[in-house]
Amino acid sequence: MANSENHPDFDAVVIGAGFAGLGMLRKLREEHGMSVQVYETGDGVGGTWYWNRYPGARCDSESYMYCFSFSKEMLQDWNWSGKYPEQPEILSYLNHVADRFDLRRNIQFNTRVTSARFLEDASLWEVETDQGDRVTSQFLITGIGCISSGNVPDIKGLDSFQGEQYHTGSWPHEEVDFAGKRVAVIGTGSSGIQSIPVIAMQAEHLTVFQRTPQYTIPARHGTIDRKFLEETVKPNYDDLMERARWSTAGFPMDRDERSALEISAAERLEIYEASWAEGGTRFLSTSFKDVSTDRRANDTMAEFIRKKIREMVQDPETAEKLMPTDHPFGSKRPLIDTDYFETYNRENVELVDIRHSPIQEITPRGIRTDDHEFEFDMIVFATGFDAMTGTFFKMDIRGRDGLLLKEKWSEGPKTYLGLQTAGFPNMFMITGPGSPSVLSNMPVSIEQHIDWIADLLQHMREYDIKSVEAEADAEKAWVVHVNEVAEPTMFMQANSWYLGANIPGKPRVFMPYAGGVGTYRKKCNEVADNGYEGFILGTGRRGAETVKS
Ligand code: NA7
Repeated sequence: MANSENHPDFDAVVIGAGFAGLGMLRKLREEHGMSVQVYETGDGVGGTWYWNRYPGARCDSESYMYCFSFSKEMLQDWNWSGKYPEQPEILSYLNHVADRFDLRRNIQFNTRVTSARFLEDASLWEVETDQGDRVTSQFLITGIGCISSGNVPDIKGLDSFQGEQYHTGSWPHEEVDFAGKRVAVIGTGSSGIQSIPVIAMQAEHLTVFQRTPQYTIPARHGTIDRKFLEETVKPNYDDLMERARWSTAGFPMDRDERSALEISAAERLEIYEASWAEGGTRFLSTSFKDVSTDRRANDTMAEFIRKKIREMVQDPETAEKLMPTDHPFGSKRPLIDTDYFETYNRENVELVDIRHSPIQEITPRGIRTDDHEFEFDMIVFATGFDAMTGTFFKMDIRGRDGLLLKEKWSEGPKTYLGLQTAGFPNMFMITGPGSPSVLSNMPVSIEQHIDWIADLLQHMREYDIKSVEAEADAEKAWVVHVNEVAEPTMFMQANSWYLGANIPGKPRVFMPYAGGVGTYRKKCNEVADNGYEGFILGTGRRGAETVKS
């Protein structure tokens, strides 16, 4: 409980100890001298990278850019080993950050926040956990990740299966043994396409249940290019990070500013072949400017990938099943892989197209589709997450007048800048819905929010402002803007988790901000420069005068 009215236990309670929570804790404690309490469900730091331990799990951002930029020393000291960072190494990195900045002393592990209630009279948050904690803080900051609430589909007979079953997003800490087993993987999103080739190499037999065929680009993963790291990256880190901050997706890479349609087919093919050979995120990040907005431009790239799939997959019938034709390239989360399509050339791998023969039920021995019954020793659910809002809804978060966040967002998330939601004063979301978040290299977006929030908190201290809350009108306008920006893009032409389409009954609303990291940063900076335009800055007392700086 609060020590006394308006004297909370902490300046800020932060939920989550992944990139966002760790960075926020360090910033507020080290640079602003604030008292911070972090609550974390896991028994260690890492967030997404603590839970997603499935075989083949790694990040699609190149490792040299998948890190914090606040410490120049750490940028120089830390050495990634792979071109893309693998889960164990990202976890080591985040543990290193926690140790290096002595962060653990303010983190309570094995603790889930169950509720957070805004106490209007005191202008404080009261936070409760499953461990019996009940504390107050002036600020509540969520660092809960965007894709942390695992989605196991509600398939008939789910609990009847007698073999082993796992979800990629809550993978056991102990090694899972696939040897000699008949394994099913349901789902071909990022987690599926990363784990399928690895499981195929170990299992006796692997059956993949695919609902939507995917475009995926070879990652060309390998050990990191040391020369590139030492000669190009490390001496230029400041520039690279600054370019990333003002880029479209949080990478220091330039898009081709031409239209895919303004050059000859031969020249286009040459460019696609070169980026395919280079592989990875660059294939999309450096592509023509209109691939994400013009279906005809997009088709040139999509057709190029389909041709590659036909070349890689030996069995024409399997190749046809793997062919993505119902959505544009990049409309669902872009994927990069290692030997994904080639895996279907293995004798122990089979592909089941459940769009044409849907899963009817899970049986004690396996899976029954419309036209076949399969037997398995293990089922792996790579079926994704209740993204962006699911984790918020697991907590009982109540703002003014007891307003429940889940109710306020029942028709889709409503935020101002993805940072705050009206009716919930002094609550901030790091990479909340309505910000670029999942459409970007996450550490870049996370750090931008951390810095912006910390600046606002500092401003409040200087002017003795006790509460800050998004104005309802500013929020309305931002929601309209987020939709307007998404409307002309390819994102609206697929059933994706960006739109909540993977969760039955979830409102179909495009949740992240598609205007780009740099444009978004500029907007946030302008809001701050204009005296936090669109926010109500107040003394914290109901009906009291608001303060404008
Ligand atoms: P995703 O990308 O949401 O992929 C989930 C996959 O599971 C996808 O292929 C889905 O098909 C499939 N799925 C979901 N529900 C079902 C049901 N009910 N039946 C059959 N198949 C289903 O999750 P990931 O874990 O792979 O990746 C999440 C993010 O983590 C990723 O985008 C990166 O940002 C990192 P669908 O395509 O919906 O038809």
